[in-house]
Amino acid sequence: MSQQDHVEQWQLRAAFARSLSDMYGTEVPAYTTLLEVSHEVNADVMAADPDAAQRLGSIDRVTAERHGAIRLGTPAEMQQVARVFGAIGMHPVGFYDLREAATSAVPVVSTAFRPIDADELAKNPFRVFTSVITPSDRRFFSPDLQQRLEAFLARREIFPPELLELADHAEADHGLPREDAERFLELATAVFELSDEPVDRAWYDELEQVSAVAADIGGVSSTHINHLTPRVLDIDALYERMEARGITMIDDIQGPPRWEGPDVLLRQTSFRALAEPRTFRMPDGTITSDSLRVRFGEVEARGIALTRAGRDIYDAAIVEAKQLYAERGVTTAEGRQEVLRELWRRDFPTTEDGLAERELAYFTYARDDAGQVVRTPIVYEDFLPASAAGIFQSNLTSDGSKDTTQEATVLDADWMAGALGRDLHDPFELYAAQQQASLDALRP
Ligand code: OOG
Ligand code: NI
Repeated sequence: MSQQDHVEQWQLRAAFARSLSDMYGTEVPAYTTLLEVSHEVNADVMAADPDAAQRLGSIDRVTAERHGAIRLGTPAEMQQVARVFGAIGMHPVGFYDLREAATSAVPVVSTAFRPIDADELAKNPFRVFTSVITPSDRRFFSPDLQQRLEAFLARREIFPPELLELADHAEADHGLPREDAERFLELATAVFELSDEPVDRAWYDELEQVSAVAADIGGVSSTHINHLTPRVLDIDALYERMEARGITMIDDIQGPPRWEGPDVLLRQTSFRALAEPRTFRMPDGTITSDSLRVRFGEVEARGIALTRAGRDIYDAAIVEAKQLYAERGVTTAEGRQEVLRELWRRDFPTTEDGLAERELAYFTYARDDAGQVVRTPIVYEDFLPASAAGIFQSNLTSDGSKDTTQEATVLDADWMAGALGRDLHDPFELYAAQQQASLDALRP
């Protein structure tokens, strides 16, 4: 087979990201606006200072960069999606417990599928935040509802066998022949389209009483991409321009504040889920039209990956900020940014040198042509539980109900690895290994 007839995994991944983006743009027009504004903002930041703009990745990477989010129903579906993502070089990294992080009822635990090698990330960093519902958690589901929900989920087929077979070939052969690649992309994209099958109104409403997320996952017999997030170089500028275009954004930019020091981790914001027309099957068998708000738009700015020590400072600052909002009666987004800035100035160094000296962030090291060692920050490739909870929450139509007198079911990283039937990578270990490999390569 000639080179041209073999589509490599990274090419499949890039093509899949594009294909999802095209599909989502036709389904959710506000997403297209978000892409346009992101491109404008990135072009402006590039024009102002190309070196600074590309400190955390080439403009080509940043422009192509997206993350998606999907929500699934069972460990079996998680195993199947792991095969589909494995086909395109995306591996499960990290464990997120949104049940704990959210104040409203978000009965899911999550991981993120993404490339794990630096060169694969550079070729295309597509990642998908992937959640699975937790029917065994008594804070949300009674034994009776658990039983009916699991029975409903066991009956549905989300991933067609032909897709899974192609996925296994792609993973084993590190790619696919061109024709198979096209079929794979077509089938994989279709899995994540919004289905027009009528929704069982009574069942959906029963689950929505518990949690809007539960209804979105278990109330229908398919899944869908629920947002696709471009990366921007100036998220504050993006926020203002979206509002100027008449698109209402959620109140806050989640994560670290805008400040004069280095950007770390991840800043995110979103526009609210839009009412989309859907058909429903009513208890008397009639079909009616109504709408659901399940898909939204999100945008993000990425910063430097923090070490565990840096992350501890971050996590403590986020908790302290919440206390300060309450103590000081802060109720505006700008007020919250002020509080965060105050904490950042107290706790974080204002330069990359400072971050490196205190070992708060990860960097790679290489010699330049003159033999000087040059330090480059490692981009944060993962997610933040508190931000994810904020993103989930700001898009729920109702808080649902959570019975906090009940014991939580223990579902942790080991449980997730077992559900996936694959290794679950630890993000800190991946960044540390990348930093160490670059240091090792410096030695003569
Ligand atoms: C996932 C929300 C989390 C992020 O960027 O933090 C997320 C969801 O709504 O299913 O995508
Ligand atoms: Ni997201």
